[in-house]
Amino acid sequence: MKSELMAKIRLVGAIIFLIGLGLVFTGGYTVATALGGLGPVDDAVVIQETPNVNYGANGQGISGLHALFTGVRRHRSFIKFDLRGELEEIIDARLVMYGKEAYRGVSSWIEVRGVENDSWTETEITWNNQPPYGALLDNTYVNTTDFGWYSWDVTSFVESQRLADNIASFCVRSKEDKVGIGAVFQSKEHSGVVGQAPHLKITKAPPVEPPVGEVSSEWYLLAVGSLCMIAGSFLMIRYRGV
Ligand SMILES: [Ca+2]
Repeated sequence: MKSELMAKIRLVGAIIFLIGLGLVFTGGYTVATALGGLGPVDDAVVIQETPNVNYGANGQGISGLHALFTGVRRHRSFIKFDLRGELEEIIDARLVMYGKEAYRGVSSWIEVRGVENDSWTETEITWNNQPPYGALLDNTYVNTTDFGWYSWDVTSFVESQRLADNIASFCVRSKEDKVGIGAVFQSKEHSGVVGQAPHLKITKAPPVEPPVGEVSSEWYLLAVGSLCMIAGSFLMIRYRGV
C-alpha cells in the first residue's frame, strides 16, 4: 500500500513538473518572438507568354522573380509570408529583395501591391490562375546593373493581414509596364549565396513596461512555472520508492 501511495505522489510530482515546464516555455516563447526577420513560404514568377506554365521552383536572377514587360509578355512575381509566429503589433514592415535592372542600364520603378487571396501556391500558380492584386503599397526605383538590396514599405498591409488571417501575399510588378523596362530578383530557391532570398524585415511595438511594482505576464509564467518544476522535482525525488 505504501509503495502505491509513493507511486501516486511521484505521478503528481511529474504532472506538476510538466505543467511548470509548459508555463516556462510559454513565457520564454513570448519573449523570444520579439525578434524580426521572416522568409517567404511561397514565391514564383508568372509569365503572360506561357500562361499555363508554373515557375515556382526557379531560383536565381533572370530565372528567379521578375517584374518586367518584354513587349510580348508581362512578368509578375508573387510572394507569400506566414505571419502566425508574429504575436505582437507590427509597427514597421519592409519587403526586402535582392535584384537589379532586367535591361542593363535602364532603371525602373517597381511596384509592390497587396494580394488579399492567399490560396495560391508556388507549385501551382500560373499567369492564368494568378490571384488579383490590390492597392499599391509602395514604389522603389531599381537602378543597379549588378545585384543590390531594395526595400518597400508594406507596414499597414502586413499589420492588417496579421490581424485578419495571418498570411500576407504580395504582387511585384513593373510600374511602367513598357518594353525594355523592369527588374529581376532572387527567389527563395536561389542557392548561390545564402541570405539573398526575399524577406520581411519586421519591427514590433516595444513591450509595454508594467507600472512600477507590477510584473509582466511573461515573468508571471516564468516564475510560476519555475516553482512548479521545483515542487514537482521535490515530490519525484522525495518519494522515489523509499
Ligand atoms: Ca519559389
